[in-house]
Amino acid sequence: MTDEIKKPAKVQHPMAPKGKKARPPKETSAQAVVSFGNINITSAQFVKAATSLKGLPEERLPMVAFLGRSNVGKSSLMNALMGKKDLVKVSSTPGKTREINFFKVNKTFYLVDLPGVGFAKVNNAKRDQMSEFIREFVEKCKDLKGLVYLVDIRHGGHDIDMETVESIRATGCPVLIVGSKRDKVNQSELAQGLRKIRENFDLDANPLCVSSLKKFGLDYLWERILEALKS
Ligand SMILES: Nc1nc2c(ncn2[C@@H]2O[C@H](COP(=O)(O)OP(=O)(O)OP(=O)(O)O)[C@@H](O)[C@H]2O)c(=O)[nH]1
Ligand SMILES: [Mg+2]
Repeated sequence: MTDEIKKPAKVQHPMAPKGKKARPPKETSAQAVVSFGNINITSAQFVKAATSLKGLPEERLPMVAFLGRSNVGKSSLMNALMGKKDLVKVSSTPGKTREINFFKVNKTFYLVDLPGVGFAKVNNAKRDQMSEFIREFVEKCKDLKGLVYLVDIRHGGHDIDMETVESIRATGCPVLIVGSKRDKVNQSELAQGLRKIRENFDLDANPLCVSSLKKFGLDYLWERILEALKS
């Protein structure tokens, strides 16, 4: 791992480091508008699930994707960000998300739920196929404006997290590292987790840490996502 590879391609970017059949669209009702800082979520709908680049949504819109190990809380975070309980499928069984799932928000952009990194219970062939697809998606999807990479704050990052982030940075896609499950740690564990993540991912500052359960850190994360979508 050279220093050159570790550095994100676009350091100035706002996000730089300082399965199954498609379900029918599920839309928010007018009463369900939720606000986070500068954004009001007026609509959020599942658009489609893709298992290859050919399966991307026809309507081209900017997108931000969520990645991280299985069970780290990607789908829960997306639900929390969209003010939803169950728009994105969540499960305590790792490996719940198997396809790339696209959710259209405010009819203007997509939030994208990616399958968990390094999930061991699917057979190796399937896993390799999926990680190949994720790599291809990150490399080739021109509308992908950034990637939120979740790391459990209690662990601070495993080898596979650092390897995955390194390979994403090498594609030039901006990555924002975010600690998840903030509610599971006390203050000293939080400080320790933040330090570990900062060191493991070569960050200039402590990462943002969120809790989907307690709705912590969501305003600030939305701010970063909106900045990325505008770039
Ligand atoms: N305490 C707590 N639990 C959480 C939080 N976020 C997610 N969880 C729990 O963690 C488990 C996994 O959450 P998911 O959102 O399905 O995780 P995922 O990363 O999408 O998992 P895969 O789809 O398997 O890759 C579920 O039991 C969630 O309820 C959080 O902020 N706090
Ligand atoms: Mg998931």
